[in-house]
Amino acid sequence: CLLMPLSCTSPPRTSRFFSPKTPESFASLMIRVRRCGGGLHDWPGKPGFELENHGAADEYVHVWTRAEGKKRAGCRPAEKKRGGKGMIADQTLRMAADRRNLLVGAACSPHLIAREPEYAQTLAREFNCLVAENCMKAAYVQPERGRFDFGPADRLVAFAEENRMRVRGHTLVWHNQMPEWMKTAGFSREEALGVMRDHIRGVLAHFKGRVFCWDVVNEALADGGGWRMKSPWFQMIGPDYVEAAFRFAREADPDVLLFYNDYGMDQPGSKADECYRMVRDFLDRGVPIDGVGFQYHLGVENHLDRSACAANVRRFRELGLAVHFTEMDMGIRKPITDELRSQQASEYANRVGIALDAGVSALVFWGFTDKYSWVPSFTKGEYDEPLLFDSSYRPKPAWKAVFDALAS
Ligand code: 9MR
Repeated sequence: CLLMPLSCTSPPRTSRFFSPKTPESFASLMIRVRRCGGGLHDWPGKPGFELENHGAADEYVHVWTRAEGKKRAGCRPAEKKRGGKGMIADQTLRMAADRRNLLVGAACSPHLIAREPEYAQTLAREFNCLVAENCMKAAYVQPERGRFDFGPADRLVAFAEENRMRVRGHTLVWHNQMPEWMKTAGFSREEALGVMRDHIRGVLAHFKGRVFCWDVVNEALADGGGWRMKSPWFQMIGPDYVEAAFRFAREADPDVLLFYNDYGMDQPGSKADECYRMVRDFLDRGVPIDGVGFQYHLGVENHLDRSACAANVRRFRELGLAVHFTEMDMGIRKPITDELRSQQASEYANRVGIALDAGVSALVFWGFTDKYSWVPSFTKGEYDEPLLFDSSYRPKPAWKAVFDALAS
């Protein structure tokens, strides 16, 4: 069931499991099967063990128990090695994150999920969380005033549910990707507040219970400090549009987690300080907010000081807020060499280290395959290869580094 759209009614079959390289170093083998229809079943076995009469769409978790008693993920089903479907690899980011009770996610597109099986399979296999790269933004979900279109976003949420992935909502109030009508109608402050409230209500009501958190406001702070005054929301309403959005969101859904999300606060500095002051003020005044998203769009040349960055993030946690890393990618400046790819890998590991040190609960990448990323076009071809899988969906050194950092 993990890799949709496999049928749950596929005929029973038998799988043979591979031995680890040194089977004698393991005392026993456990094969855990999560049945397509629900329920976990454990079978003790030994290398070469055959599991009979399982459904093709069941999911396998194999646990080798070391002689000294330490558990390790181990073998993989024979079908996997032959490229068969319905199985998950035993070593995925998702499994490493699950073991730590962390979310590991990726931004994605429902069109690509429908069009490219390898895209969908990699996403479901490696991540336990997803976020819409674009299709939940205002321009797409309310293209005309009062007419909501949730088609693509619904398909994305259905995919997440079929694959037991959590969904981060992105984003309700942002200066970009607003429909034309929302920013050009010359609304008064009161009208604009009404437009914002209706948008938030419409979207939150639709996704209630299916999206666990929302980036309520995205990128309201300017790079040089203060508010981003060119935002149509700022111009129509004034600086209190940010807190108004959080209040409307809480009214619309008392249960969903509400996040402020921004870039440029990944390292200590004036923008991070500004955000800290803003959210502390919100908490002091009872403006509802549950978390802060740090985007982490940075090039490979930005070496981050692990302890300084962790301290920067930790102070938000100490306010009682959740923190997610929401949009991680790491473009490499061309010409790209293997040395730069391994530098990218160690910088990714460093970011995971920051997250773990600071108590971050979700690590979300802004895409997962270099085949699809906003980075090359945004940087006019200067940067490329920002993600964990190459454009043929092969895991890169960066994937290995993130996996090892999560698994360590
Ligand atoms: O990746 C998104 C890209 O496809 C869109 O064209 C772009 C429009 O501005 O938005 C990109 O996603 C942004 C995200 O929503 C907010 N933080 C910055 C991301 C990269 O620009």
